[in-house]
Amino acid sequence: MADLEIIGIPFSNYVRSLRMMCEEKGVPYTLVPEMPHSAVVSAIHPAGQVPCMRHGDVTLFESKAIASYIDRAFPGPKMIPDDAVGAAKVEQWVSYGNVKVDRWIMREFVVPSVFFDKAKGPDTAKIAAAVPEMDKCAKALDAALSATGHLVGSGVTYADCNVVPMLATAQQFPQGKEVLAKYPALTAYIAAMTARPSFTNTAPPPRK
Ligand SMILES: N[C@@H](CCC(=O)N[C@@H](CS)C(=O)NCC(=O)O)C(=O)O
Repeated sequence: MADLEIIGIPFSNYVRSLRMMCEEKGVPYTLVPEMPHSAVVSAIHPAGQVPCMRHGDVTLFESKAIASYIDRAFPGPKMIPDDAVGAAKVEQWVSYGNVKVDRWIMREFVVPSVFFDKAKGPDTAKIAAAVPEMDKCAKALDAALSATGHLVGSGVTYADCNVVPMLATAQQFPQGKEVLAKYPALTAYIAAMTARPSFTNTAPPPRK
C-alpha cells in the first residue's frame, strides 16, 4: 500500500494534530514539510493551506476531513468513535476548537504577539481583548474535562489531538499560561496530554 503523506510544515498546529492522531493510532506516515501556498500544497488545497494529505490516488485538504479518512482507512484505536453520540461529540469539539479556541488563542493572541511591525510594536489592545475570550474557551474546556479528563469519553480522540497543540502554544506566553492555570481540570489535561509520546514525538524543530 502507498505511503500516507501528511503535507505541511511541522510548525502548523493542524499538521501536528494529524501527526498526533497517527501516533496515537500507530499509523505510519511520512511528513512532507511544505509551506502554505507552495506548489505542492496549492495543487491540493484551493486556499493553499496546510495540512494536506496524499495516500495513493487519494488527496485531501482540511484537517478534520483528513482525520476522518485516516481513522477509517487504517487500523488502530478509533480516534472518532463509531457511535452517533461519540462521533457527534468529536465533531462538536473540533468545530469549537477551530472556530473559538484557534481564533482567540492563535489568531487574536499568539499571532499578534509574535508577528508585528517592529517599528510600531505589538497591537496591545488587540492582544488584551483576546484574553477574556481565551478565558471563556478555557472555562468551557475545563467544564467538559471535569468528568473524565477527556473531551469525549474516557480516552484520547481526535478532539484532543485537535485542541492540545493550541493550548500548549498558549502556555508558552505568560498571559496565556495565567489564564489556563485558573482551571484545574484543564491544567491537568494539558500536563497529561503534552507528556504523551504523540505530543513529544511531534515537536517542531527549533526555529532558526
Ligand atoms: N481549516 C483548516 C485550517 C488550516 C490552517 O489554518 N492552516 C494554516 C497553518 S496552521 C495555514 O495554512 N495558513 C496559511 C493561510 O491561511 O494562508 C484546517 O483545519 O485544515
